[in-house]
Amino acid sequence: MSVSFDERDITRAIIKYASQDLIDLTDVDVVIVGAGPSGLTAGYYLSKKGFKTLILERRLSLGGGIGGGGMLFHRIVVAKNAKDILDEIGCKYDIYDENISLLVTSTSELMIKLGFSAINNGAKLLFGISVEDVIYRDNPSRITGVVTQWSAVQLSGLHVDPLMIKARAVIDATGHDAEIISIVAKKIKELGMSVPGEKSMYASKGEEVLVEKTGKIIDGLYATGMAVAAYYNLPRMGPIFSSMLLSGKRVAEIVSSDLSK
Ligand code: 48H
Repeated sequence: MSVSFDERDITRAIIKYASQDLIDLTDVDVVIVGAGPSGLTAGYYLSKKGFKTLILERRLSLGGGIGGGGMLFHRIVVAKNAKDILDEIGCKYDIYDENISLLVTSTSELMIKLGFSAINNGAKLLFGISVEDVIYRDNPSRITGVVTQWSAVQLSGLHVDPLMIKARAVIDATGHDAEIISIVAKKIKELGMSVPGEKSMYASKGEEVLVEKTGKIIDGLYATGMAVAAYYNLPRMGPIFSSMLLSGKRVAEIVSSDLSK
């Protein structure tokens, strides 16, 4: 079969559809910053509930810290309390020991199934975009969107002004550095916020309190995953990912309830 296109058609097709997508995504229900385990899980549940959900990821790949496994070994563990989430997304696992509450899964399977599930429900995931600031309104104080830049521009060191996206809720799923909360704490001084960072390892406690503390930071801004640990100085837990999945599910429930008021 002969083909009829030239290089100009390739360019036009990409720019036309990408521009349409980007214009549509300037106003969404929820922006999730970071496509790690907590962000992808939040994206899965929010899009499942029908919210217009955009996940922005600075890298050109998804999964965040899942890919690194435990010290690069390609297996990670998930406590049994997050078994339902693994079942729901069709992620296979082994039972480590009947008397110990740990399931063992593989890094590639978890990251791909989480990403697949979120996208399959309608979440949009864009790579190579970094969130460098938030949009806020005062009186009453509220986060109303994010300020974005191509990651490649950030890496280049060039001064290029950003573009903005409006959102009814922004979720910081940026991991250990809690980047979005840190930006808010640094720039909106009247909020009197600070980000102390996570505490040293105490896996079972870290798993539990992180899910409990997951939720709203200020109006319009929420936290999930290790960003919660950084904001509340909670213990880290190492390569066990149940609290990341449960935190993503919990933040989705909280955001969903707030947006439905
Ligand atoms: C766009 C950004 C930006 C930005 C960062 O690190 P992650 O995997 O985050 P979590 O919280 O979902 O999962 C944490 C887990 O992977 C982990 O590290 C654990 C459990 N550690 C325990 C321990 O003891 O060490 O993913 C965050 C994602 C990454 O893909 C970043 O590239 C991305 O967010 N990101 N994307 N704009 N400003 N900042």
